Amino acid sequence: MALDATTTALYNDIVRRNPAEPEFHQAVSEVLQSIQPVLERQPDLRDAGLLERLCEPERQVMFRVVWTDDSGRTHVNRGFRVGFSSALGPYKGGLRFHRSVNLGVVKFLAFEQIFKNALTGLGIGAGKGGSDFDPSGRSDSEIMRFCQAYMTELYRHIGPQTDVPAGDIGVGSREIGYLFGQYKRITNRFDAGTLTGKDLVIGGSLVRPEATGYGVVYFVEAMLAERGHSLEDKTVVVSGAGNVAQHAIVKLKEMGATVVACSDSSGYIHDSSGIRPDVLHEVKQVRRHKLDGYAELVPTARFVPDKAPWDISCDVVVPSATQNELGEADAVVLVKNGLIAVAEGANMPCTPKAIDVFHEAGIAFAPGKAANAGGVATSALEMRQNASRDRWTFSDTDEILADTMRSIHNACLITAANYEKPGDYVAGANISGFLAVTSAMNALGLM
Ligand code: NDP
Ligand code: 2IT
Repeated sequence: MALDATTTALYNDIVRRNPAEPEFHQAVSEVLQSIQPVLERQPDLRDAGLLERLCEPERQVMFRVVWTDDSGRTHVNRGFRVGFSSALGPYKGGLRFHRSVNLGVVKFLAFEQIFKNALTGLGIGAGKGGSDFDPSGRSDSEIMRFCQAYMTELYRHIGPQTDVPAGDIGVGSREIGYLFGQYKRITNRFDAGTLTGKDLVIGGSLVRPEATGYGVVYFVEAMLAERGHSLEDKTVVVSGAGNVAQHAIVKLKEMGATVVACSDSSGYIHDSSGIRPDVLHEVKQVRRHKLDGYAELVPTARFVPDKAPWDISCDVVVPSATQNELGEADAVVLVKNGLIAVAEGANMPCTPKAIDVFHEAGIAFAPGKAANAGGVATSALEMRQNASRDRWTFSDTDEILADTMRSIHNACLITAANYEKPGDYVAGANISGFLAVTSAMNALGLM
């Protein structure tokens, strides 16, 4: 949808004031387009600089991280933490360790998190952070030293009521453990609710490791049911082979689908008899290898180097690696091959033009801020358990996760229909999140 003149001026100003941050511009542009019908109906939502405030982070921290590798060489990396919005609760969102991380990437992720976290209804604000540190090939002790150096600065900006980081690309429970250990040592407090995604033995929650992947699949289930389909006997292509992808594959299989491909930064594996989650776990999690290692263990699997898996015929795709990994040409091929649904496990993996192709072809398309919200929702459940010093069972927690995903699904559809965009999950997610966060901003007064 085209922007009206006032919103165009606002967007141009955001681009001017945040130069060289294309991912941030992309995320803002999509939300501004989606909320046009809301602004037409409620012009007062432009008052008091509400939109300008919504698009300007409350706080941005950048810092030097110095660490030594196993041979004694010194490395200098850059650390980031952006607190974008605390209108609905403490800043909440993951940390990403990847060489591509820069301020614009962190801002796009933190901006997306505003709407995602609002959709969960669990009283969490939005933040994101990370570093351009590249963890690939690093030893366990190098990872630990890096995490300790990173937390030595970050600790002063976070806390259970202030900002609660978790994992993202390159940050799993091992890294969260080292980060929490350093936080605990510096602050002299076992404040478990300062970080989520912790291992169970230091106050983590059951289901948090599985939550994003399982949550996406619960969302797909609801989306397919809406169209009279189920996951039974569906063919699925997943991208990525990390936390989100691995657990999505487990749940998809459990629901009767066959996942025929997944990928990592080295290429993809294809096996029409279905990817085996146990082997994937062994290769990626235990051995920390690339996917050619999978094909060495499973003779029916074919490893295709340096390519994404979008040319494989399937009913459903779950892109779960990184931003802008699925473009317009990929979308055209997928549609031609009989695709019926897409759910974004990653944040913003489909380009705007790919999303247009899906919408024009009538494909059910779920944006990441709705479909992958199960991870942060379960982080909020971990915060609850930490605050009450309680521990919930797997099945109780999983049930809350499944309910949360169904209610996000329904909220998207109801909101989309209210604004004459039936079946448009992008409009539904952006508008629902926008209405929730702006109501809170108005209640809090000008800040
Ligand atoms: P992981 O680090 O566990 O896995 C990331 C996977 O994506 C790896 O297989 C990695 O390949 C691949 N990958 C990463 N960057 C690239 C790239 N530039 N090109 C190709 N492949 C790439 O991260 P997660 O599974 O946690 O995160 C995946 C996505 O899901 C991200 O977009 C993240 O923001 C999003 N997300 C994560 C949540 C969570 O709870 N963890 C919650 C919600 C969203 P390799 O193994 O070769 O490095
Ligand atoms: O993108 C995301 O929602 C995450 N990386 C998870 C954030 C969290 O705080 O659990």
